[in-house]
Amino acid sequence: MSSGQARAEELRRLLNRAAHAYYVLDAPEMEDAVYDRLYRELLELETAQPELITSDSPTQRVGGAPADGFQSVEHRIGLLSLDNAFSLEELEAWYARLLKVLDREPGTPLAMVGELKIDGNALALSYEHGLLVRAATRGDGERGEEITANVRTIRTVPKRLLIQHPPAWVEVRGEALIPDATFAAINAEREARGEALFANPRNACAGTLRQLDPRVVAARGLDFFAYTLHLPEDWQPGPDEPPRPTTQAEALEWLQAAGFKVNPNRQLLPDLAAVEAFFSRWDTGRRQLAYATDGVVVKLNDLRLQDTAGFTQKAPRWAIALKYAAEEAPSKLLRLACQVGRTGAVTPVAEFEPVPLAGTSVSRATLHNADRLAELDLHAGDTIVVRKAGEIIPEVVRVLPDLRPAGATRLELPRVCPECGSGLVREEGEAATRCVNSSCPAILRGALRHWVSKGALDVDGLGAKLIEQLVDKRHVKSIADLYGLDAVLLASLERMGAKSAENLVTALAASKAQPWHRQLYGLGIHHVGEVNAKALAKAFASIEALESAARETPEWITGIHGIGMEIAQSLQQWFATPANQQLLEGLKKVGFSLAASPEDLAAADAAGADAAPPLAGQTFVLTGTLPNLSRSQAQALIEAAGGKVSGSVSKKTSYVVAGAEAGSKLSKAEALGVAVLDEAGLQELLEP
Ligand code: 0OX
Repeated sequence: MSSGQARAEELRRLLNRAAHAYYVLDAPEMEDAVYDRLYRELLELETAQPELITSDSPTQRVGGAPADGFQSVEHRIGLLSLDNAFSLEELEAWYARLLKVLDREPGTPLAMVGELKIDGNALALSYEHGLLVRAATRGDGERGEEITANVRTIRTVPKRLLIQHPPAWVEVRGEALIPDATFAAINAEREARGEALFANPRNACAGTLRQLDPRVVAARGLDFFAYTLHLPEDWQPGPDEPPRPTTQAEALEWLQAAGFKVNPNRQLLPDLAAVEAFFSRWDTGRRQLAYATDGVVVKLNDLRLQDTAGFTQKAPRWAIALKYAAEEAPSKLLRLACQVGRTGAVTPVAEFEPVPLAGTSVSRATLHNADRLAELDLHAGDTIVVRKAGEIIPEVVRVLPDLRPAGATRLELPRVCPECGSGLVREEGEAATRCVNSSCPAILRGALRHWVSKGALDVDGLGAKLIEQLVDKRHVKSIADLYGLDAVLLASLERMGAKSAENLVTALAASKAQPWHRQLYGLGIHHVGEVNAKALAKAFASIEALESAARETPEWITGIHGIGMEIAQSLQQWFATPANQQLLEGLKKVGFSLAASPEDLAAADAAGADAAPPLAGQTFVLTGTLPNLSRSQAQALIEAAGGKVSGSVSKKTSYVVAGAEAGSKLSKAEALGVAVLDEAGLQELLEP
């Protein structure tokens, strides 16, 4: 068997199983983006090697099989599917093909209508003499399930058309949906009752439409947007009635006049440039909508031209769905890498074949820690599902074990530090596995990056690449060594000129005058972020004062508002470590005071003791597992900075802090438009 043949077979098996789970069992087991991508891979394989096409290939049919429980009905007019374009190039190719079928010159502008692509469930509604007589799911496009009783409960589906002299029959197509906030409420209720949660609003909507009891449907708050109208060919409206539509824009007006809800965010688009502008405008605009959309649908406006353009095997040539960049996609794992941070914490990182996600190409994603790695049960060569939503750092959400190569080895964290070879340690109750060798080059690089960062000593011109060279070439073995670097040596390094070397020496010298709280924060003591460093620096005027309190009177430390035992212990441990004592000595030798200067004291006085803490008045909700902080640690940090932590999300919530496996609180936050942060985002807030 050729490798193409084997892959095609594997893809067919997976896609068919996913479609069965989705359509027949009502229990989706694959994300849509994953399905789409695998489907396209199969389509590409089959296009390149048509001999691979088999009759059971999912590319050879439209939609899914009707399920049991509802009557199967034949649609009066088949429901078409839509071709997708995943880039502007694909949109342009579609338009070029369209012009060709219509026998127009390349580049001819044609009027189109742009609609939002609602991510719901397509329905076919049949009206006879103005009355709703039947509603059906899309099914396989030719036959669907008859769900009239359920659809009658949707308030935005008219049971009688608002047309005085309606035609003998009217067929309407549109999208049923559950708004995000309703979805969040449904899932919250299901969670409280211990029932399985719906994966997303569309699945919740599909599940609801197939409820056998219409009373359940009525309680679920479904909505409906109409977008396609079919009328008998010979029908003409009576006087004072809207004219028979000749364009898609008029068809939408007609539907609205007949009592349907038509999505208001539609637009007449005179040419392809207008289509592209419409698409990008809604890429951001859609986040403010109360319901999910996954692209825009572009339709040729003139209904007669639509007729001329006709259909391919399963979709109209006159319409295309231009999809927004997926936030989740599968990829093939290439390597398990490990990153050692400045605290020595080892983070497993998946490196995989690049995939486009939320508008960027992604090839690395965090696996958080050893527990998460074990939970995912990652094996060499696995196909993984990666997520990146907007600003959120990419992460591996799951593995597709069905695609695992035979005999693949299970992946684990190494036992020794990949940077220095010393044994890794995991303390009880800690999520992180750490390298505890204080001279590990990775820890040193991290410590240096932190020392020169904005909130700490804020040294310009000392980026990660330069730090790497300085550590690798052993010019710098501790933070203090930075202050012995001369311009000649710096200028000899890669990508450094004489001028930037001199500037850096000046910037380093100037950094010695940074205030005491910045110096303290720069030391990178576990749990001493900017907020805590400020509080500690205010209470203890020098490193000596802080050290003696940490060793002898920790109650003086815990007595500071917002500073708890965890921080006191962390300080105690830090001072007890010989390498840290050497660091302090070294810093003093090069001229750091590690104490409040008279200006610091004056500034602290001027700021006043009653200045509001940074998170005062803000409410946080924590959900999921954060990579480094436990829930109580996160709560302590928020409270230390004057914020409040609450257990449930409401409109008043300022931020939801979400980690791995975040549940309904995250969906509710998204539904209510509450800002969502990851752990790094929280740390940033804590460090103004
Ligand atoms: C939507 C949507 C879906 C139907 C067959 C040809 C064009 N999900 O919002 N489909 C269509 O139109 C297709 N329009 C829409 N707005």
